[in-house]
Amino acid sequence: MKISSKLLNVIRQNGSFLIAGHINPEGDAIGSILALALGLKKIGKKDVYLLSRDGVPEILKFLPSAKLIKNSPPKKIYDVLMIVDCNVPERTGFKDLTGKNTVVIDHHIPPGDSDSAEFYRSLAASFIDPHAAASGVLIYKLLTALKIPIDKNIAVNLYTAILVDTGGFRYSNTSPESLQTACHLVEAGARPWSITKEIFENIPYKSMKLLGLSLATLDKKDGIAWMTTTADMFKKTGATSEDSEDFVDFPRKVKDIEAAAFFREDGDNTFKISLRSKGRVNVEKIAKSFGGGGHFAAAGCKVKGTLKEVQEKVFSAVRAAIKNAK
Ligand SMILES: [Mn+2]
Repeated sequence: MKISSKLLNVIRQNGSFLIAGHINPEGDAIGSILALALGLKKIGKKDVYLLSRDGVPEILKFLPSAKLIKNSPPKKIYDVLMIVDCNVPERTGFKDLTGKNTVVIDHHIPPGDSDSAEFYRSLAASFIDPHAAASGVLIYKLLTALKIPIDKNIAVNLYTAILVDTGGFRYSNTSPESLQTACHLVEAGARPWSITKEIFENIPYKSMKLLGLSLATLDKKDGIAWMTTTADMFKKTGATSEDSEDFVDFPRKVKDIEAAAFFREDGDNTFKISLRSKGRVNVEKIAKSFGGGGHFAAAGCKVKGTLKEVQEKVFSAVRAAIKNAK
């Protein structure tokens, strides 16, 4: 997908930039906003403010210039507000965030409701490509279009962004484009094993203990495999919800299933549910029916009730989806 000259001009013609990622950020959000900021600084844009409401997760603190990221919005109005790896101001955690010009750079499908239609009309420019594996791919294209040289620090941030969103170059979004971009980033100085160690071989001990307790709940029925982490398990291990971030990957690895679910007790009779598809079932639709969202193969939602009630609701929705996929 081509970058509009509008977007390039908005960047070239302005001096100050507020760059915001989304709440509960992962490698793509953090790596993309950092790479964008480092790139803009290279072409003389000194006034760049990086915003992530939930800061930088522990595991991403190795990223070059991660310390630049702030978790509260600036006082002044910036020339350009850049919303990255999400597509509405609400997702940044600050719904009143503004700039003299607003730009969206994202790889999620934009919402179709009327409220966001107005927001989209107000945009100075956008670069939205739902086919891109990661926002990191889009930032790479943008920096290249602006003729900004990709140095090692930018490369490490962007490689991490793509590595995380493709699950280590394994998910179905691992395309020629994402691999080619990664190739350029390795040439520019990103070292795959050193980044892989930080991202995938760096599990805190308490998180591994939490995984042990949670894995004991693994179960399988009707083409669904699932696993649960209770509030009690968090208490026993001293781990937090951040430690269970990718637990859904474990039921997903089970042979002969169509979908995987991970139930995380959030207290107050509420469960956070992560859903994964093995390729045929659209879990985004299921998550949406519970007020959540995501992608075809990875989605999430929150459901109130006891564990048993919540699981029954979710399983019957997944069973129906499996049946319809046949
Ligand atoms: Mn992303």
